[in-house]
Amino acid sequence: MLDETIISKAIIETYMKKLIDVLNSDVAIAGAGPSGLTAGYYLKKHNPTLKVILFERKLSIGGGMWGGGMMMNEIVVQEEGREILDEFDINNKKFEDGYYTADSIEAITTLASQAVKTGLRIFNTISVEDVIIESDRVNGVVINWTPSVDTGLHVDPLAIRANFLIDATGHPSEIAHIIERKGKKLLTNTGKIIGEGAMFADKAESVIIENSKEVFPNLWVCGMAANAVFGGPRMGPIFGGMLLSGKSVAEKILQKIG
Ligand code: 48H
Repeated sequence: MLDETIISKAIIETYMKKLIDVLNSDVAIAGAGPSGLTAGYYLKKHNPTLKVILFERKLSIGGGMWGGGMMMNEIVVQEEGREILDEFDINNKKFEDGYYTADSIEAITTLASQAVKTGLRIFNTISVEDVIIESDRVNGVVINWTPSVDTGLHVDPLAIRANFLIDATGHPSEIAHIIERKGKKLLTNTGKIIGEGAMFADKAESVIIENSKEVFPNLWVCGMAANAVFGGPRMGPIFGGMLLSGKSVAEKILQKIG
């Protein structure tokens, strides 16, 4: 005979253990779109001893990749992006020289599955609403349940320490905005968020790698947030840059960790 209270206890105890285990982490990632998931995967793949956590505001991970282009659930990647799809064993087809397509559902589910299997801890329905700043460096994240944030309940958050934080929140580049709102100077040309440019796929996909970098001490950006912060253009539904940007920020942080 199944006991409902044992089911409840199993969930509460196991979840709390998971959360307590990440209170002091090496890297925290905000946002489980394609770039955040890829960053988490490569961090854990190359250094399995790192404690890497990812907080996703929504119930589902995947960000803007589910919908492909205008809800047609296919994504396009270029040659370099295809190499990453191959690494994840995501089926892709050549459309024309230099253009490959993949099913966006397969892409996200496979990416997430492989990232989780490396040991990346993903917590969904949790929003990063603030950061810990000590000695003018980011030292962690301030988190809250998304339903509390969305309904405006006056509920104080909890905090998690992390040596590195990655803003993978997409177009809104939310974490960089949080820092800017505190009057802090960012590591851009102007010291402020520059904002994303109009669509220019070719340029967007090349500058995003350079833009995937530290934007404030210990805060790094990847994916669409990287172009939004450093003034790169948008690229539409070509996703190679998101995957490459996640990989690039992971490699740069791994280099810094040494
Ligand atoms: C926790 C948060 C918070 C928060 C947001 O938008 P995404 O898919 O981001 P990327 O950069 O990996 O991919 C961008 C791509 O989807 C895209 O939009 C492209 C290529 N656009 C080109 C164009 O021209 O339009 O995912 C971001 C994720 C989402 O799941 C959010 O829910 C989540 O971050 N998120 N999670 N705390 N404060 N803010």
